[in-house]
Amino acid sequence: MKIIKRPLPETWSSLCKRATINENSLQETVASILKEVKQNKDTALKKYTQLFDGVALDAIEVSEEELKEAESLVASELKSAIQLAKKNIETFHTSQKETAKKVTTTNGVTCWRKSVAIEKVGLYIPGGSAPLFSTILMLGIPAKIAGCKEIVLCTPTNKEGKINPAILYTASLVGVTKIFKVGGAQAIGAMAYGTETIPQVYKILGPGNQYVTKAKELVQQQGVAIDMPAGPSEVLVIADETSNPEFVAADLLSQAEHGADSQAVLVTTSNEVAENIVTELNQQLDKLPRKELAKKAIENSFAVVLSSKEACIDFSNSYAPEHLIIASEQAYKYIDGIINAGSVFLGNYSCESAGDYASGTNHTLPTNGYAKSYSGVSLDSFVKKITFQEVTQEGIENIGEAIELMAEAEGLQAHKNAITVRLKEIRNV
Ligand code: HSO
Ligand code: ZN
Repeated sequence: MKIIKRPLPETWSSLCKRATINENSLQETVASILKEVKQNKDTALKKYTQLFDGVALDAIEVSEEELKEAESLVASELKSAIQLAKKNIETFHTSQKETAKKVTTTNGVTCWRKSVAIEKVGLYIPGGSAPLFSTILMLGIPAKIAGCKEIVLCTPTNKEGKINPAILYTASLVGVTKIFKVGGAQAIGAMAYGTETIPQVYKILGPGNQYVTKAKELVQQQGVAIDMPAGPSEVLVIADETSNPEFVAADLLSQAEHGADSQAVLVTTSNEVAENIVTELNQQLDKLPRKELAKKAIENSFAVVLSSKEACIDFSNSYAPEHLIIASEQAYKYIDGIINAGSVFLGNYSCESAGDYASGTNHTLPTNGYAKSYSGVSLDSFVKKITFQEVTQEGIENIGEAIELMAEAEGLQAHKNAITVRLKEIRNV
């Protein structure tokens, strides 16, 4: 990992830029897959599954027997671990419930806002080298707490047409209503438009490769909501003399092993801290089973040494990391300075893995600098907030004339009349 000492502030924005993917023909390819799924529905899904995944699907939906078999294949220790994580994620997300609060803005005028579940949501779980069943907890649990009626899940199968048992077990545990063996852009199209087998949903959430991400972007333009724009996963660690180099190196690598395009950034005020952590990182890296991926990610990553704690926080805010770890015994001192981050881990024992799996916070978070303006997935991601108002006779008397004047000034006579007819009735004229 390269160490950049005291970079000038004018170089920060280029350091904070994420690698851009070469879009080339991505847009066209994905648009044509979506178009075909819209037209030919299940037939198109089977065609693309054969073409891209090399699997001839008989049935698109996972059967009860497959779910039962999966349940028997997951070790009981893993089931208990998943249940422990589920409990913490449930506790934290249940605490995000809001009760409608009625507010009197003027006598006779009452307003309130109520959270109502999105009826149908679609969850996407990528295939690839790591079966991310933990992401099902992160998406399925808040969907269930919110009260979504239809929660469908799409995930690609392996070459034998099978889905990892832990994915199936977790999906049934959290109450996913239907599971489909479809991946890629075609899965996003299926959930956006509906097919003979896959129900149409109103919002699609979950990570995926560049085809999935592009498909989500395109269906969003057609009116289907999505969670957030997605990019490769990333972590930024601010470490000081009170950090533990072994811990910090492990945290940087836990991010790096996600994929060659992941990024791990170390920020510190001390050359010595940076050097110790990089030495430790190189030792740990060599022993990792996914070292080839992690090595590539580390080549894309860097450490920066800055002049002060304030500069470290400023740099982190410019980078706007998906995950921010403050590896310091004084982590609390940094909190007020944090403006842009997806999820923050405070102190030497709060590792990203805790939040990835089981502390209770959500791991579906904004990447690629989107933490400047987006939040991670939460209970809010599965509800709409509907506003209500009740205006009584007294209320119309109190605000009616102001509305009449404003409507008149906007040249909207019918708007004004809606008030005038009521005021006349009230005044008996
Ligand atoms: N760090 C990933 C989530 C994950 N890690 C799942 C392990 N499994 C994105 O926040
Ligand atoms: Zn992770």
